[in-house]
Amino acid sequence: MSQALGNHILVEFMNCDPHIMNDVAAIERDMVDAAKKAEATVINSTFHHFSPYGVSGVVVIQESHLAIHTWPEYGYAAVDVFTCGEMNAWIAFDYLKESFQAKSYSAIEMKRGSVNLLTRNDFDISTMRQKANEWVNPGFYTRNVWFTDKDENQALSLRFTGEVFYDQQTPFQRVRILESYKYGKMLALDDMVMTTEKDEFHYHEMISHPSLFMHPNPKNVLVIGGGDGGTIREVLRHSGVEKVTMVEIDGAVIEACKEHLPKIAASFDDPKLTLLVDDGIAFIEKAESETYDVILVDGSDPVGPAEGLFSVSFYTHCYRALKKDGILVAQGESPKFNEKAFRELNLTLQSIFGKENAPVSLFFVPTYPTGMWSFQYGMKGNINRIDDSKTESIDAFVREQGLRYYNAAIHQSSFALPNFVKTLIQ
Ligand code: SPD
Repeated sequence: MSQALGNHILVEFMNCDPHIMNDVAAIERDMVDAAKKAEATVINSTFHHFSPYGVSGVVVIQESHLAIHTWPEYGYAAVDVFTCGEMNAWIAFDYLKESFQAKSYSAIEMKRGSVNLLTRNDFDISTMRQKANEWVNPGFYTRNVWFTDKDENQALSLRFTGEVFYDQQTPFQRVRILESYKYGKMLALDDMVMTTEKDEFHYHEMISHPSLFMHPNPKNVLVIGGGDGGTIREVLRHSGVEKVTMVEIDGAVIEACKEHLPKIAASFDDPKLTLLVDDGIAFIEKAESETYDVILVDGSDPVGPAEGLFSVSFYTHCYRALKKDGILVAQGESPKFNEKAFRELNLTLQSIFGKENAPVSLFFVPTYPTGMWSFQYGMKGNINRIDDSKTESIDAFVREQGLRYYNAAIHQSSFALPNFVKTLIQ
């Protein structure tokens, strides 16, 4: 066979997993790993996620390149691997076929740069080096990878650095810790943002402190979900709380956050905490009646493992497990992003706790779609929800603990709602 400078394989990967085809971080990792498996020397890589879907990218290797374009809606990837020297491109092909879970594929192989057709020049290589040194990167090219939390019509996107600190598919969900430019590291469950380093305090202060200040003497607290640890960290700031039980279904969330989000997962070693890696729904069904002063339901959105945390049966058991003055606070979704879930949860709580005893508290989380989010309450007893006499103690607590969201004025207006939200839950 005549000599050639390079070898090029053009590959069609078909019927691939569409989620992988839309996962820019996974594709970049797989392409770089494919190059390494084939014993190439990786120089650089750049990958881009397109909105709403699709990924393009290239891995530059000492031996030429690997490039990809994906169409997740067709489960299709167009890949080319160009090599020179001894590198075997088919090793990269085999690796990618497995990684993308391609059920069918085809490929053509071409020799590139046939030496019979080429004439070698003598050129002054020193001029080329000088030119290369003079060249200044105009900085046109920036990494542009976005994590998008969305439904069919709305989305919240965070530009992320491409760093993936943790990525595991557990029996319950896909658990990821990624790094965003604006909000630092973040925990994502499936494709939903759960919490980020820079705005986690909005959520965690607001799920815990209002109810703990509304209750006359909260001692025994149950947290369902909350695997990142932010909620128990806030609850344990209250010296009067004697016992906290936390029931999280997915141990991987706890482990990932302990390792990569230690400021959020800061209180797992507290002696007042009893940590159970278990199903919160099964737990509450078996819980003793009239046991807890406060129950905090720090669940995910009502899809996947958290779906049952929005059911009548679950909240009926929560009601039973609360003491007579007990307060329930549940992650209540958004009246803008998810009106249906927001409204249905409120109707559920009204039906169990009574119409007047199911108030809603709104707060802001920049990294959740629409930014407007809620906690929904169930008040079992006649709690004086907004007690002026607490103002000084709240202010002192806020100062001592260095809180950044909650304060006495927010406490006073805990249940103030815009008119459209009032209408939604009437
Ligand atoms: N769409 C986000 C819903 C919030 C779920 N819980 C967040 C966990 C923070 N501890």
